[in-house]
Amino acid sequence: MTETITLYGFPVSPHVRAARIAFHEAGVAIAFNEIGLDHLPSDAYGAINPFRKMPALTHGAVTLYETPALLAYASGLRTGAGLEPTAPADRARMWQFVGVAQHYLYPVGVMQLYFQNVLTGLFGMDRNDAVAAAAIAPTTLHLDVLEGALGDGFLAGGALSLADLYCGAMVDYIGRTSDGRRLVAARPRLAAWLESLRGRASFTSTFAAMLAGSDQP
Ligand SMILES: N[C@@H](CCC(=O)N[C@@H](CS)C(=O)NCC(=O)O)C(=O)O
Repeated sequence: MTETITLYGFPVSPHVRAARIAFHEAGVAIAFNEIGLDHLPSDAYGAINPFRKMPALTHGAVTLYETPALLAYASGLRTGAGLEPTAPADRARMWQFVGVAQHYLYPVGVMQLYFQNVLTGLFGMDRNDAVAAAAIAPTTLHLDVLEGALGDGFLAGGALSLADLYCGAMVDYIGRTSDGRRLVAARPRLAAWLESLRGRASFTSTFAAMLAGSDQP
């Protein structure tokens, strides 16, 4: 297919960033169509994603939404080895951690811990201390699980996969809060994994410019 792959989203969104990271790692060029939350209710966007979440993607006749689908598309378009393990148990473990990113790391570590501690300040909103404090215990468990899974340095199949990229996009934000940084530093495998991911061009090139300098001390 020669048509342009267009990815729609707001660069701060970790789901959007994870999709951009996956296409970068796949070596597949995309056009990034930056949209704000105000674009989601439009008819034009509803025709691409009826659930009105970001990211979404168009590629000729192909329209996709839901981040795991976009990650799988990036991996499938990669020339050479994909970003997915081949052994059944390893592939299953990769999808398991894609689910962990979606259902645990994002709603708690990002939308509670990071949102309250960092994004409220950036967007001029009131910080809810109780929500931020309540996120610490579940985030501790989530990071313990990742630490336990990182025995060989990767979450699945002993090599970089979609699981590392998606969970990495979430843990990167978690580690930009004071509490998150402390929790990551106390887990050596997790700390090394995050440092390595943060050093990749896919991560550095997709870090939203508006977040520069907003990390908690
Ligand atoms: N299940 C969706 C979740 C995506 C999602 O929650 N995106 C957020 C941005 S990080 C969003 O669109 N929020 C806007 C809203 O909820 O109105 C996916 O996998 O893509």
